[in-house]
Amino acid sequence: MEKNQRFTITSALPYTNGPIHIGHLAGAYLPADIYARYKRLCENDVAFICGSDEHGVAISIKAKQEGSSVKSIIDKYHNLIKDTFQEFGISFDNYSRTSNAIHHETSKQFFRKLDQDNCFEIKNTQQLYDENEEQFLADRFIEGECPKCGFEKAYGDQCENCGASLSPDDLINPKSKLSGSKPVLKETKHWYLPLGNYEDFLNKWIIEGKKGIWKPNVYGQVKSWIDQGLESRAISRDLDWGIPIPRDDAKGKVMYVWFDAPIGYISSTKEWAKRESKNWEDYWKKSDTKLIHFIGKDNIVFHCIIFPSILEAHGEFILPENVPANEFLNLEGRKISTSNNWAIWLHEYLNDFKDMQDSLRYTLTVNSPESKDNDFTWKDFQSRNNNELVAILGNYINRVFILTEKYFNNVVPKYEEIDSNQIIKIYDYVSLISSSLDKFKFRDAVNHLIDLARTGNKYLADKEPWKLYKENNIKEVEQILYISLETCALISILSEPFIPNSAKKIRDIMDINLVNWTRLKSTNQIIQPGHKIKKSNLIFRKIEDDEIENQLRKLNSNIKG
Ligand code: B3M
Ligand code: ZN
Repeated sequence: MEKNQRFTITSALPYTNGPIHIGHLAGAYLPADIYARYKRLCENDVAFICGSDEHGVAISIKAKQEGSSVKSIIDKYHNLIKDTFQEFGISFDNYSRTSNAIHHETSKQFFRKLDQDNCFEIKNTQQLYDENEEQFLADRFIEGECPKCGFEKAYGDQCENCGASLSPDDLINPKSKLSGSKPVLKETKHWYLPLGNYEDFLNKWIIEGKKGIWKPNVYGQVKSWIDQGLESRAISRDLDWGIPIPRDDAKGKVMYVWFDAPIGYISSTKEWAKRESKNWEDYWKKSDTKLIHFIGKDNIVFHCIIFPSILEAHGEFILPENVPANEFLNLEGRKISTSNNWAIWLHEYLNDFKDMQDSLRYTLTVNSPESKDNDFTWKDFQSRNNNELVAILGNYINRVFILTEKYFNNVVPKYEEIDSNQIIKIYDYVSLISSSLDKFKFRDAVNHLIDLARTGNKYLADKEPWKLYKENNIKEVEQILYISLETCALISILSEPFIPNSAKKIRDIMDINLVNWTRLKSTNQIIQPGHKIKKSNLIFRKIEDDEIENQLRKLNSNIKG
């Protein structure tokens, strides 16, 4: 449980071409939030950074589809996404957007530095061109079969199915997404990042330096890319939407969205540091800062190969300490698909399950796709909520509060001697949960939390204070209830990173404040005898069958619709 360490924690910048769904939350945002909250609770200096990714072809396509301007699309979805994150308690220190001037300036500074140092190759090449639309086709403007996995709808820059990074001319049977026509070849000039020049650097930094440290799913993917040989990647595009290339001979050309987007982490940090009177360079240039990128597996190549090569080329920046990418979350046994509306949209969940963000946070953590794809089903969501949050965690806490009201009128009882074994047992969970979180093992961490409630429940069941009370053995009852209240107080502190709203509800009933985990010692307890707690109410509610049936009906109607 390190403290006084500086962390820059980032979550992938979501594209503002639509709302966000449970797959986004499970992949790059919820684990990052749990980790950021945990590191703050251990008295570290944390900058938790994100923002909207507002360039790229996907947004231009969306604007075309909705018959509206790019500006109205990015404003609509930037605000919706920002509000959704807020509602789910994703505690960013700053949530910016890449259309901000500070990001344009920062990206242009980066480009100029690399350009002055001759890091780019400039090449005239034949690119795919749509004669009907009079438009070059890149990224999501072009679609075709992935040469690596055969996926029919691979994009010109990446295959979402296998994560392979592609160039448009890699695609088999390419087709224009604008007009559906077969593209022709036309000459154009672009700036390329010669990734091959960074192969030695990447081998030394990752293949040697991160072996056994980075998650196997991440390390393995990076190794296979490096082993296949790293081709030069175009970092400019013939588009009218994006950050103009700052060169006189680059009229009509903008930066490839994956060149500027990761720089968005830096510009968002600058924006935050200015507001908080901090020095942004501490978080991006100091060697004792730990930079952690939270992403989904389809973003590994950009965060482990391309962006680090750009940072290395620039020369003044730190490199990521870790990139604990998650695998994908599926839904009812099928891949989540925004185009087929096979998704659970977070803003719709908030409408349907009022004040139940924590039920989804809990379920997506206990089912986190940490090392392999995992599946979300509505039935499992209902049973996790009802059989774990309500029946184990909620029932335990409620039982202790009811007994405290019944026997001691809501006053924490005094005790003559304390069962120190039980106190040590419950405090063991502090290091169990901390060490799981330090290893990005969120499933284990949240399972330890539920286990703490099980341990408290067992202690009550074994001691049977209700019998002792009838036998007028008050001293025993006092000791048992004190330890049980201390267990509830500990749960209200240790559950903060996972289910912050519910943790706060428990602390409010107990009338205690959040304390840093660095202060949690079995030698000095959280609550004191004589302290008055408030009248309790239920922390969690059951989810009924008809609520789940409604969700399944809605989801299945999407696929037919
Ligand atoms: N905008 C989101 C995605 O690929 C992409 C992440 C950028 S992180 C710098 O889903
Ligand atoms: Zn593929």
